[in-house]
Amino acid sequence: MASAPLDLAALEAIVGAANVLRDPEIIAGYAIDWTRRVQGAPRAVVRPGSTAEVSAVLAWADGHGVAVVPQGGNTGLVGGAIAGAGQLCLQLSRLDSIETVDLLAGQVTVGAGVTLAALQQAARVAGFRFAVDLAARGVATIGGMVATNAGGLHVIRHGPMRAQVVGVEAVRADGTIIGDLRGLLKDNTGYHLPSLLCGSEGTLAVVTRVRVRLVAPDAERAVALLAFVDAHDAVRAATGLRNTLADVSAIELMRADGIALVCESFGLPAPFDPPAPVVLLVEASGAAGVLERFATAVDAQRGVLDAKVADDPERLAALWQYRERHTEAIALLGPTHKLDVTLPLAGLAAFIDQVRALVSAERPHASVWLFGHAGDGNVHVNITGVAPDDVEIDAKVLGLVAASGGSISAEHGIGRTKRAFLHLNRTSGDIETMRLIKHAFDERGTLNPDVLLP
Ligand code: 2HG
Ligand code: ZN
Repeated sequence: MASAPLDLAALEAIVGAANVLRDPEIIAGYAIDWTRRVQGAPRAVVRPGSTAEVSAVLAWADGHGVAVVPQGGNTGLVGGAIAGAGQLCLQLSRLDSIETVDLLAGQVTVGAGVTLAALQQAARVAGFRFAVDLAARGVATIGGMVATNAGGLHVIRHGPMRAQVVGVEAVRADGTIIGDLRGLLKDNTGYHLPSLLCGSEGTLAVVTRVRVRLVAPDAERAVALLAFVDAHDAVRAATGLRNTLADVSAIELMRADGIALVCESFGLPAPFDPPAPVVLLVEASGAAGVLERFATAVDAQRGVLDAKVADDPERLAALWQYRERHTEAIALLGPTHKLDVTLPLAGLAAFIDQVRALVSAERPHASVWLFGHAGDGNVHVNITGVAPDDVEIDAKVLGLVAASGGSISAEHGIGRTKRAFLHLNRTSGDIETMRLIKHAFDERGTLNPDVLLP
């Protein structure tokens, strides 16, 4: 799309002068991806305060040939919310309303800019729980989580965002407002827009409000760190626990090097002495008696070398830190290649060995950090010590993933950093169909034109 000169006065008339940011120093904060691998150069950052303002901004941009990149918390890790040269960054954090929780339906409607933590808190106060959780909860926003179909820690129990969303309001590139927020669980009146918009990465429409289902809170919660000699034993125990214990709500995998890095970076005590090569963090939550049921199920697993268990909120949070602080600890090492992949569970342990061997053969000076959501086959391959633009190493790893029957994006999306690799997972027929859908929603290619589709 041609980059027309921007008449910022027109945008100021829509959102107010204070909500059109153009100072390069201020804009810089919105123009870099969390991984520091993707740097944009937006002409301006526009902060609409209502759906009507989003609609007016989009209609103006679409009519003037200006590309628009929606941005929420900017925690997506694939450069999907970074506006390029001449593009507008449409920052949605002002859409932060949380409506009264509908106690009858067990649902709530929130603005796209509401953070996950704020939604979780509103649900808690009303006696419910929001089923999706992830480490970036304080910053990640609900609109972005819909746009990327975020997964997180409890997918094995509750599914990703797509499974929580019961209604969406969104704005198409030409300004048309679509969707509904009635929250009807049964509604077969044609194409299901919430399903389509979940995971569309801001390419079809800008999500402005979302209605989500809430779940009942669990009476009890317990967490165990389980030590294993290798990933094969760990994955076997992970599936054993998932298949026998209905209370399982998270199964996370870590390796000794990642845990040591987290401990070193944040001054935490080592969880096991001597360190265990592979550690699972397993969370169980449910009706009274969780700890007893959990202990029985763990005892039945082979290969558990040692265990640390917690069931009080403080120690439970302390155990979660070993897993949740991986991203922060790795970021301290410099720009990181983030390859968020899923493998069929039967091939997960072998992949963990193979990908380490592959990276050390191809890039002997690089470090590879492996952690993730072992219960659903999702491993986060983080590579440090390679140039930010070294796409060849990404290609090798993602090639191995595809050859092993896996997905090159488990939960973060394709964004800018993986669009050249989409063909590894999708046929040309699939990609052509996606282009047709994109064209139907966004004829002129205004919305997030540099992500997802090659
Ligand atoms: C997580 O599971 C997030 O903590 C981030 O998906 C993963 O930093 C990463 O690669
Ligand atoms: Zn994750």
